[in-house]
Amino acid sequence: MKNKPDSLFFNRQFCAEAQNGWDRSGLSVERFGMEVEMNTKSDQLYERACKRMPGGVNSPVRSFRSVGKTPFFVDKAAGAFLIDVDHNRYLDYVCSWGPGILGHAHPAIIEAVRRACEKGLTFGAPTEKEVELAELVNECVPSMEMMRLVSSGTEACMSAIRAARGFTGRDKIIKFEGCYHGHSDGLLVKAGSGLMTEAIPDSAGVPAGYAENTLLAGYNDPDSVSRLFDAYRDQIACVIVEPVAANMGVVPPAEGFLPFLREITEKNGALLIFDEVITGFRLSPGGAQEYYGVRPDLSTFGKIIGGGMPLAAYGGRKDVMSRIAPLGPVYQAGTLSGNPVAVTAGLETLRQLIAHPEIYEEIDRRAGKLEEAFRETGFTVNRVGSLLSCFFTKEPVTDYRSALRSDTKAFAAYFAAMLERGIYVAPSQFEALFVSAAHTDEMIERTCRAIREAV
Ligand code: KE4
Repeated sequence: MKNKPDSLFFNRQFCAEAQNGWDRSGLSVERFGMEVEMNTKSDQLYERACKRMPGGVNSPVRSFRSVGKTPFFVDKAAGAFLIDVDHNRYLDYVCSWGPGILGHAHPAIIEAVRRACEKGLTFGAPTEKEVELAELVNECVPSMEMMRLVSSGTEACMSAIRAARGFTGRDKIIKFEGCYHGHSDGLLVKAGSGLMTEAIPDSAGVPAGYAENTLLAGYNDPDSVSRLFDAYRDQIACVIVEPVAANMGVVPPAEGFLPFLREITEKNGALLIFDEVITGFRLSPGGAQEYYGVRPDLSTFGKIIGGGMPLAAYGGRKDVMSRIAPLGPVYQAGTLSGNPVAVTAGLETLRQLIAHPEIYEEIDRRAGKLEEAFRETGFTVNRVGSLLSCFFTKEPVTDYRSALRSDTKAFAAYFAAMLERGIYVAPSQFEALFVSAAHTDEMIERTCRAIREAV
């Protein structure tokens, strides 16, 4: 886009420095024109971190264990780049696991958050911005008639399920193998993301009682869902699904799968919950439910809705959400729910996306170029919009079982080879690659070359 409004360009000076360093590196093993340094400061920090935090990290997928490396520690980020504490620059396709659709440290968001901080960090009382965000989410996602802002996707999914159980008076839920909805007890059953990465089929510490109420179906396997409804018809409160699975790697819904879920839940008095924590505002401002034209009863959002700050949301049908305290008997609360600084980051992010719809066409087109580069390697690629995954298998990947056929050792070698070229993709075969508005055509071209070399 010619003459894009300046606000879309990122922290120019930093990006220029990072870009320049990245360009100088070429695609040799050398890192950004500097002699390849041992990650000395990162290694020292990692050693200290491991003494105080499990695996030295605050979330398992960050540990790089599954790819046999130790993590770099980030110093700062802007646009499409991360810079670690040893001054290594990385072109970032993790985008903080999804929130970074505009790129890091977008000046308009940083400025809005700075101004919000000066007014106080938290009040534990309602603010105008929360009303504005709830109204804007409803404008983008009409099924979100009423909602609650919370602090993480886990909290959003856990609360949505409680709302469904409270509304239907039923206990059982259906989730899909390989889908991940956060780490609340009842959802850590054959979940994706870090559990697949670390090969933890079911988390320890979850009482059998919880798992009993979580029924497992196969993603893209309607018969497995029908069998569960035949067996537990009026005990099933809801079906929760990632409308595009992205925690076993990206697995799109098969033609008719989402409409089937809409129909079978309606027929059996169960609620349909779309977990749009990744797809929300990623595929379009209307999320996957707009993209596929299926209206769920409840939805959850996270990541982009918070613009990188701890903010998520759950909501949907007014008659369901009217059962939430203080209106009804389903309790859900949070000290920092709707935090004014986080809401500011989210509001500004959504406003940027709505003001610049061309972003979606651009990131989809650029992701398509990465898909082509992966496809030329002969391995399987799944892509929906700006979300994609390359699987180290030649077979189609349409569900949990076929995703598990991927060669995770080959993935680890690919991950290391990309990192050596200054390109940071998710350190797990079972995560997605995210393209942001900060990834330019030139960066995409260089990444395509790196993919061909690395794979
Ligand atoms: P959080 O509690 O991590 O904010 O959200 C949980 C969640 C819920 N639903 C979906 C579809 C999700 O993808 C997630 C979290 N995603 C993972 C990575 N795929 C977060 C990264 C991590 O666990 O560190």
